[in-house]
Amino acid sequence: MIITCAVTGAIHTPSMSPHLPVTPSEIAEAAIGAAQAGAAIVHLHARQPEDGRPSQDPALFRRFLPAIAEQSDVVINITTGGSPVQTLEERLEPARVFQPELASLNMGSMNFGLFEMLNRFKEFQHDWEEPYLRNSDDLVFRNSFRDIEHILRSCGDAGTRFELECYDTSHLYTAAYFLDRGLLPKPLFIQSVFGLRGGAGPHYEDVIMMRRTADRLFGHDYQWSVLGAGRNQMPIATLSAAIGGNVRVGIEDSLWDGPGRLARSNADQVTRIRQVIEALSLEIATPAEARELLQLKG
Ligand code: KMH
Ligand code: ZN
Repeated sequence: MIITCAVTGAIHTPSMSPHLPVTPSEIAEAAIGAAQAGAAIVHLHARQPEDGRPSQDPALFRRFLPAIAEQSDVVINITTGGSPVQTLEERLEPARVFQPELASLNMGSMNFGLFEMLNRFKEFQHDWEEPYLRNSDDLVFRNSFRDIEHILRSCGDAGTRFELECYDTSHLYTAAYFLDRGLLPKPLFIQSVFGLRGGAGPHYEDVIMMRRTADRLFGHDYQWSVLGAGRNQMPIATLSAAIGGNVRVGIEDSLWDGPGRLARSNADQVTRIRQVIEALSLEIATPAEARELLQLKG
């Protein structure tokens, strides 16, 4: 089973947790720690070191990518989702510059509700945080067919493969459309996302429905992974493990390591799901095994 760890993302803000990696050295340390704990893939965003604001500036990625590659053989996965308030060209730039083995690719436009975060976390250290969360109720995370094709053509030629972020079954059909057009290489890597407001819910029937639809559309030509947002992270990952799927954890997806208990590191969450996987008598994939399963360029 492939464990992906998404170390910082663009949803959470620094005031929500002192353990959210923000600076390049914090992001590098978090990624290396996750790899040591058992993650085969790290999914990476960058943030401005001064205030933690999500940024797709390649210069920031350049400050942590070499350290991660030097100190681990983990598969690097660079986001092209960035944050819903960034332009497509901004979002795409780091994957275009660094041509990683994997990049994320969001398979449809959607509402992306961050507003409940505002209710839970009221004191903010930085000016950008509150408007960022408040405005999300009016925000569409845009990923049109043309946007998706643009990302595919810009990164695919360099041999980058994609973590296909699918927030609902409709996004699987969009993946099938691009597969039919010959724009997506097999095997696909489907990352099914549950529990975000605007996407599929976190009920186990949502998970099963996603899996069955993907099986029907892609047969044996895909690897399936799941992520649950917030408190749904471990239940959804455990369900996936039990039915033969891969898992994604990390502080991008959840701040928590138990009820009301903040995860102190990304490695904490990797360790927790690793224990679940091993308790089920399953084995975690090494980075080399993940490269083989996903047929990455290495
Ligand atoms: N934030 C996640 C729900 C991306 O970076 O492309 C999905 C994600 C998107 O990781
Ligand atoms: Zn991400």
